[in-house]
Amino acid sequence: HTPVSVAAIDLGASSGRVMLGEVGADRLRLTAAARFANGPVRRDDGLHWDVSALHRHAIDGLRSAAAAAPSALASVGIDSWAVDYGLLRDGRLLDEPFHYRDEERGAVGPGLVHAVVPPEELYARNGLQFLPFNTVYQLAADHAHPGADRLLLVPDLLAHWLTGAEVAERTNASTTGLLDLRTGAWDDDVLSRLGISRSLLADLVEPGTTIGTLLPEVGEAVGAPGLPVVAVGSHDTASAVVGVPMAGDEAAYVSLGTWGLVGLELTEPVLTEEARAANFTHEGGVDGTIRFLTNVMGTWLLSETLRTWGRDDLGALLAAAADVTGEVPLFDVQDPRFVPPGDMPARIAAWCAEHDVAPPVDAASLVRSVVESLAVAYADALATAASLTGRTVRQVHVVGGGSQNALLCQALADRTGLPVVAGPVEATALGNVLVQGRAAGAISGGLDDLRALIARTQDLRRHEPREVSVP
Ligand code: LFR
Repeated sequence: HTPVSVAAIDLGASSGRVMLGEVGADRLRLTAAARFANGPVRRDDGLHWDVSALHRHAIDGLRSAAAAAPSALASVGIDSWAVDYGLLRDGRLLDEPFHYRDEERGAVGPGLVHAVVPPEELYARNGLQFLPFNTVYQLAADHAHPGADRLLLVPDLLAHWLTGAEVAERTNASTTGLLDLRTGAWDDDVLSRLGISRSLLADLVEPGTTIGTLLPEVGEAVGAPGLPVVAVGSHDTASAVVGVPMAGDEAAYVSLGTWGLVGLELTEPVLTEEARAANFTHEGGVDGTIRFLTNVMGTWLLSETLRTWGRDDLGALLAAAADVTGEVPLFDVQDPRFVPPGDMPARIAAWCAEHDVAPPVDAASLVRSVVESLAVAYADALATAASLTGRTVRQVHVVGGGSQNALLCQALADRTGLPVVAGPVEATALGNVLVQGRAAGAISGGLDDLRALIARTQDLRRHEPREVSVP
């Protein structure tokens, strides 16, 4: 077990990074090789991602990581947000992928699919919560590209550009709606009923397997010829959950980035009508685990609010929000009006007006209102997860960028009455690095062992619930 250096390309919906990771039996260190912004790009035909820019940032970051590594990189792993994909023909991308927050596609796709496969049946087959942008719905809305012969989810598309290989990494494939939860294979029956050619989808690979090695020109460009690209939990949430330093089945997590992904890790599905009605999903995790969670609004509400205000001082706003003593409105963060990009303060004010609630009076109270409303939604989702599974939750882990929001973590502790362990901030990159480290033989064991290494090496902060009365 000699420590190794690996690179993690981690693309979030709001920001991306390339991390240099060092991993060994008692060693787990991350250094940022590159950080860059990401977000929706509006075009005439809707919201897109600028994947070409992400590709360039990934290459630049990889070059920096390779140069900074204390020993030659053992591998690189890629993860990103889920569901979105590029369509290719003869190995070439036809168009920049659509963004899952595109409203029009989201309004069209579900009806087309449900007319053929009813939602109850879909849930029984794929176990996914209903999100109008699940790949299966987006594909139905995609009449534009009849010429496509291959679909690659975003991390698989990056891996294709780096290696030439075309694969479908399993954890992310589980978010398409086209994977059969019962067999673990692409659902041929649903595919044929929806008129989707099976050959559009690539062969599934498991986290930990080698996808390929860098194409000669890429290897030369980054100064790491022949570098293996290893599949990790390529769905960012799969990697984030690897990075949750939890132990035992009384721990729950909130993976808090653009979204707040709230739930539990299971080994057996809970495919009940109650789970479907509560919109709890069964996404595929690393090592065959199940991410039983629901998508709740995340830091998107805050980042879009700051964007609207033309501000970038979240820290100062949160400090001011912490000092707010008066009542702030609690609004429904799950209202669909908050999904598309736009003026969140105006939408919150409109929600309050429609519900006869006094709106926030200033910036600080608006931010406090968002924080408290998010905490309420997470506390509710945690209670639902516990009741759907019959589990008792005694500790909540908050990981991801949002774990730095101490006001929110404390509000969650207060509203759940449970201790909240905040961190690591870079849980996703750590989960990515750990799966590579294990594949390289630098560490061994199951998820428990990987998580114990995180708990031993990373900064975590504990928020005890306070005896306060909350509305
Ligand atoms: C989080 C995430 C969620 C997924 C959403 C859309 O970044 O991957 O898990 O539901 O983005 O892809």
